[in-house]
Amino acid sequence: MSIPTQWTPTHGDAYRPVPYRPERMSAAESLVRAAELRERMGRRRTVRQFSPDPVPEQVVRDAIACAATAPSGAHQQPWTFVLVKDPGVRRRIRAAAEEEEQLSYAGRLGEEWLEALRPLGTDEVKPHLTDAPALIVVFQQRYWLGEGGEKRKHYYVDESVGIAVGMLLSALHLSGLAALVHTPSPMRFLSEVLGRPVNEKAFAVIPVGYPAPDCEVPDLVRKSLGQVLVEV
Ligand code: IYR
Repeated sequence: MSIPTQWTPTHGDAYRPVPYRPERMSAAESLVRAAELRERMGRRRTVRQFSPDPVPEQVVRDAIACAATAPSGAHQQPWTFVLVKDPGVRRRIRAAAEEEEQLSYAGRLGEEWLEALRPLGTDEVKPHLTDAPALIVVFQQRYWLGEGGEKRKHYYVDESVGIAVGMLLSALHLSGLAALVHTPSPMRFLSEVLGRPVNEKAFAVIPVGYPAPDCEVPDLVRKSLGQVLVEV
């Protein structure tokens, strides 16, 4: 059987199962891998101060390819990842994001939200948008848009793209890169700056790079397993 290299829409196709027989990992090996992964993932931190050092671009592309293996509603894969390397485009994104954030921090967020953010030390100044050598702007495809303008509904778009972004953050971290999920609000300017089609809506801006030598992070404590896991 030849393996197609390009996805094409499968809408309305018949169910055509193929065998899936991954080799089973021994319980002993699973335990070792799971403990290792838990430890490595526990060392991930959201970074807001980036070194301008370039990152190996293929690492970022591979991480995006990992993200694009995410499960999605009806396997519609409703995501687009825009990798912004051009410093001029990053400057435009920063200027537009900071304009919105100034309004947000000056009161649009409201007192309760600002209090929730206080321990994180965030503000309206977003140097990471220009300091980090790469930005990944993730778009949700709210619906499918054919070349002739036909539209089809996409299902569970928020869930699907959220899962893909989680996988992207894991892949970047496990590949040695730092990242930040930035959600400027409103985000419509991203579609304009990046020339995205009408069926796409910006979901997050993810600066990627290495932490600056003087990088600091808030002294956060994560919930313990006992606080997040209920076994019945
Ligand atoms: N979008 C703003 C505010 C902000 C909101 C949340 I929720 C955060 O976890 C962090 C920041 C900003 O990027 O500063």
